[in-house]
Amino acid sequence: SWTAAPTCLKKAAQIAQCPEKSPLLQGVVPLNFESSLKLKDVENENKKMNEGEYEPSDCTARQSVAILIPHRNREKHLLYLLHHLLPFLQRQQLHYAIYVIHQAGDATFNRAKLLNVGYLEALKDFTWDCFIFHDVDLVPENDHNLYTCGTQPKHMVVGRNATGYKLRYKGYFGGVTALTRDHFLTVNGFSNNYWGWGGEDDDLRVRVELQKMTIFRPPADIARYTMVFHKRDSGNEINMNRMKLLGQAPHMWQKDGLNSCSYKTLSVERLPLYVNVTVDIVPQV
Ligand code: UD2
Ligand code: MN
Repeated sequence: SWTAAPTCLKKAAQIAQCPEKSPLLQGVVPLNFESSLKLKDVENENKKMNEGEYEPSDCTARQSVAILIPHRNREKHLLYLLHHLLPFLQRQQLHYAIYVIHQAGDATFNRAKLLNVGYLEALKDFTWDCFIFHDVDLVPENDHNLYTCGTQPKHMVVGRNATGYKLRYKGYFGGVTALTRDHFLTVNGFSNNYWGWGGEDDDLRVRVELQKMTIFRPPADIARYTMVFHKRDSGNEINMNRMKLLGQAPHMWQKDGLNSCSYKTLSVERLPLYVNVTVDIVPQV
């Protein structure tokens, strides 16, 4: 009937696509890191999020983006990131969801495998167009750094505070990257074999280059991040095997990656601001 709920009419009318450039962008927004910040505060700031997901109410987003955050024992960093990133993504008028992939147990940390799990688990919820692989401690400074995917894999952290906002080295592909669902599938995801700190980001670069894709970087004055200060975590010691693994990447990528990622999901909690996937990733022998 014509007295149907307005939402119904809105759906039927197929609300227009969001503009190519969001009118809500503000450029550089000052960051703050208040040690008193609580999850409840961030929830109250983001009432329009539901079970970790958001979409603009007045236009149809151009991309649907899953943000994947590997995590263990960095609760405060996660709060700081959510506090800044959620309004940032809303200003970009994106349809997005936040997935925190939490490594259970105290075995050596494996960032790359957690991100593979995030990709596989997120696709059970929705056919996301774009995946952002995001360190928990990196906060974007400028909302013109768009959390969307392009025709080539994108490296979003050209510079950060601790390194004078300069690219750490040529080919550096760490911190925050954006790949389409197809890009990531084409490279068979990350290697699952990097336990501890380092190398997994270079391995992904090798995979991307082997597929004749090229890495895109936004302008250096925009792709800037603040990394919350931290020491190396216990349980994430430097991986002494990383150079050897990297050398093997051209032979290994087809059999080590998304297609060989075995894990045990312990829980999936749909919290207001993020989906918390707790997973056991240690291979069972
Ligand atoms: C660099 C890269 C990072 C990764 C890493 C080597 C930048 C900005 N980042 O980060 O992408 O390639 O080197 O592996 O260059 N984590 C936890 N709990 C832990 C350990 C790690 O949650 O106990 C997660 C967390 O999301 C963290 C990320 O793993 O941001 C990378 O670890 P890191 O921050 O200790 O390493 P970092 O800063 O050298
Ligand atoms: Mn870090």
